[in-house]
Amino acid sequence: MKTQRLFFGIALPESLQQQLVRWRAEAFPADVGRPIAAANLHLTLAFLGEVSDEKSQILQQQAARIRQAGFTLALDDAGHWPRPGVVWLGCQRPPRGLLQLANLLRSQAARHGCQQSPQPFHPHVTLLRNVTRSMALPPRDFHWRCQVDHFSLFASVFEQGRTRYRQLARWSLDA
Ligand code: 2AM
Repeated sequence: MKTQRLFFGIALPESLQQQLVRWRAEAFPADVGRPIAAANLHLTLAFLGEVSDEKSQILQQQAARIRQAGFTLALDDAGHWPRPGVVWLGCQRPPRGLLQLANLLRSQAARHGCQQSPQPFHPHVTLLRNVTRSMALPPRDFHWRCQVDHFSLFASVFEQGRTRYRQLARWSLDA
């Protein structure tokens, strides 16, 4: 049976991806961790894992029925999780619409056997991986914002030694 590694997420606008990469280059020494490529900077709403085409179709039909308003994403927080070795950007106060959307997608995924992390959902954009030693974070003197008017289903594709996220489908949020 053919499966793909899938997740629902929010793609960041390209201009914001570029700003984040420029800030990261100034804020972190070059030898800290593995930087995520600009085009891969995103916010995961619900991780699905390896999913068959049949299950993917069902989850896409359910995603298409979601009616929810868009929201503003403010990236004004940062942190380091030493165990997974992740440096991330997030929101001091995640918008209610973001939490509602993620909760809905996560519960739909769980109902179809895609096991969800028992940890509470903590919306974040992973900036660096493999950062396992403790480190001082740069001052939180940033406040990036973007309007979120759609969400997407992505396949995580590993080819030629690199991971890239291919958008399979996208759905609009209400204006
Ligand atoms: P991360 O950035 O916090 O590592 C594609 O791999 C996306 O799915 C990434 O954003 C990653 O989150 C998330 N992801 C990968 N494996 C996961 C897992 N087992 N549980 C939850 N999210 C996961």
